[in-house]
Amino acid sequence: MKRIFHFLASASCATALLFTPCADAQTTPSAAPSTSNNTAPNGLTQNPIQNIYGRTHTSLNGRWNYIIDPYEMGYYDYRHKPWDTSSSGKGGFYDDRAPKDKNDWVEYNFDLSPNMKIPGDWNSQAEKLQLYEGTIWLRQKFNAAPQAGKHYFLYFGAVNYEAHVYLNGKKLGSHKGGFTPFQFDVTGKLNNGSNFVVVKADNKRYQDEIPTVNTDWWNYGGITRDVLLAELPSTYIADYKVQLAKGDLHRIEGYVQLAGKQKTQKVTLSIPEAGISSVVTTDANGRAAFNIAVDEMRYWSPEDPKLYAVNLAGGGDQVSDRVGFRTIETKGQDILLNGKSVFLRGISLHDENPLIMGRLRGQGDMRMMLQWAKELNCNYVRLAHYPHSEEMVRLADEMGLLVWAEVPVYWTISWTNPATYSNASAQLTDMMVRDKNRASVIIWSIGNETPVSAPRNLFMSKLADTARATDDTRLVAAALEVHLNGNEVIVEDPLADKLDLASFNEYAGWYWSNSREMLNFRFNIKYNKPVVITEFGADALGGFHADADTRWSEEYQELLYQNQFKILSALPGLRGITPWILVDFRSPRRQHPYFQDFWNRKGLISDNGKKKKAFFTLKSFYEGIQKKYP
Ligand code: GCB
Repeated sequence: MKRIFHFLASASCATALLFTPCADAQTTPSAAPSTSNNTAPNGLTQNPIQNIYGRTHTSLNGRWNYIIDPYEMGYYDYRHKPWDTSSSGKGGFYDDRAPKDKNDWVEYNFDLSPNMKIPGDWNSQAEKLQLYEGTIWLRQKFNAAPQAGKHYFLYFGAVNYEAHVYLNGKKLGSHKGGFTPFQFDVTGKLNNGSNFVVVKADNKRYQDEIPTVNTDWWNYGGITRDVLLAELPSTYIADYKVQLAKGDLHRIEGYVQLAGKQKTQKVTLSIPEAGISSVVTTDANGRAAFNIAVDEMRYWSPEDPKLYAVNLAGGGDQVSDRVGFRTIETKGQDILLNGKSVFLRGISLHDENPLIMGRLRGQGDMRMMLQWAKELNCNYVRLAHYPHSEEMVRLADEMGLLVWAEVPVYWTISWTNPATYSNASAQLTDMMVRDKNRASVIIWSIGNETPVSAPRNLFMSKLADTARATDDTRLVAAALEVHLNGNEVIVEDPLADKLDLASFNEYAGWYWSNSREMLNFRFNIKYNKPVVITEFGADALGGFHADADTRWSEEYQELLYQNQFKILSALPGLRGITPWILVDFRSPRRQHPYFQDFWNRKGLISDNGKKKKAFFTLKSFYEGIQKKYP
């Protein structure tokens, strides 16, 4: 079954539904960071457009035909040379050939192949793909009516892990990294009428990649987020940042970046509800900075997640966004949100639906997860261990949940490989570029449980410097490891000097000690920084009841949480926790046939959506905290 998409440049969707992809088109503003959208060697434009959902776009989501290609015969010839580097550039599956006549030799056929829903991981869409790691080709057909003078971008919200993209049989380029958006400039490359796009998606794991071979989550492959064709005017707003200046409740700082034909233009930034209207003139590179004094505003907070309509207009383009304004800083061991000390009542979560296998599918799934966090009485979520979707972060803005955002620099990365570093750094900055206007995001995390060594320290320090140089208005952190010395739990890591938080994972009572003896442990934290515990937890099979000494029982998990709170009460600098984890999640590492069966059972909610006992332990702990930090 195939579906044809029509490019309806005149139709528009309500701008208020900024993160609901419209069936057809939507009009709004502009895009990307420091420079214009030049094309890089891999064919990508430098930065994806800021606020893609706020632009005129056509969705290419829907059912895509696919071919499973474990030997990659659609990519390599029999001498293992890529077809797309041959002199004609032809020969691969991206040609989407049909036999010309009965005599013609063609060994594939998209039209006769099955289809799957895009966006959507492939593992959850066919039984034989559940554990598949390799290449799959996906094809979509669509109609377009490109207009002279306009810019067109083919935008992918995320493809896991490596994508090669072809439009009408010609290669556009490639991208690595499974959780960040990328786009190709297809101006002048679209047919008036029918077009086809072919994506080679490959989720094989390699030691030198980010993440590396070893993780504790399901390696969902494919086009997991939206595919959109954006239409922009000849001069367009490529990027913008509109946020309060670091630690200043009375100044909005930011910039606008134009791209396209006439880069020097007047651009108006208006926030009508705050009585703000400011005009700047962009320089020859299309850039202008904002620095606007503001009176009292309704500052964004979990209790009052106020979002203002922010409009930018100039050079024939315009874009609207919904932006919250808040400051975030640390002072000694305090975390200050809008100048006031907060405790981060958090929970960790993966981008996965426990009820129906697969990554979260749209706003309904995302609301389910964040609503569970709200029920726990959370004001904060750790979106582990990789960038979650833009919709998720926008929803956190709307629902009033602070966010720890992270890149998959996880465990044992190839610390000395410069290409690995560039990849990690690109994933970090791509996430920051995408989410820099989201008030909910207060922490950029550069990684999780990376073991101390000289090459690792260098790699991670550089990442921390990059994060800080890219955005000085948020905190920079990492989930560090602890070390045990007798009953002492020591937090000491050379990387900590570069970070704003003393943040670490500790598995007292599970990976070391047990749910009772854990009470003998004491923390020795070497830093005068806010202490944020990024993980603790225990596996419990939902519905399995026993005494509190029996591993895998709900009672064991419950006691571990109770005792955890006892140990934590001796930590004066404690300013936040994100226990591991909101719901059970799938992981190929989890082998126990009865208790696990490919599930990590540390969820407070089981795979059938039922709350375990520890859910209520954490909820009531948070009720107490809320009284201390109203
Ligand atoms: C960790 C990891 C997390 C795992 C968890 C566990 O330390 O950061 O990704 O899933 O422990 O359950 O072991």
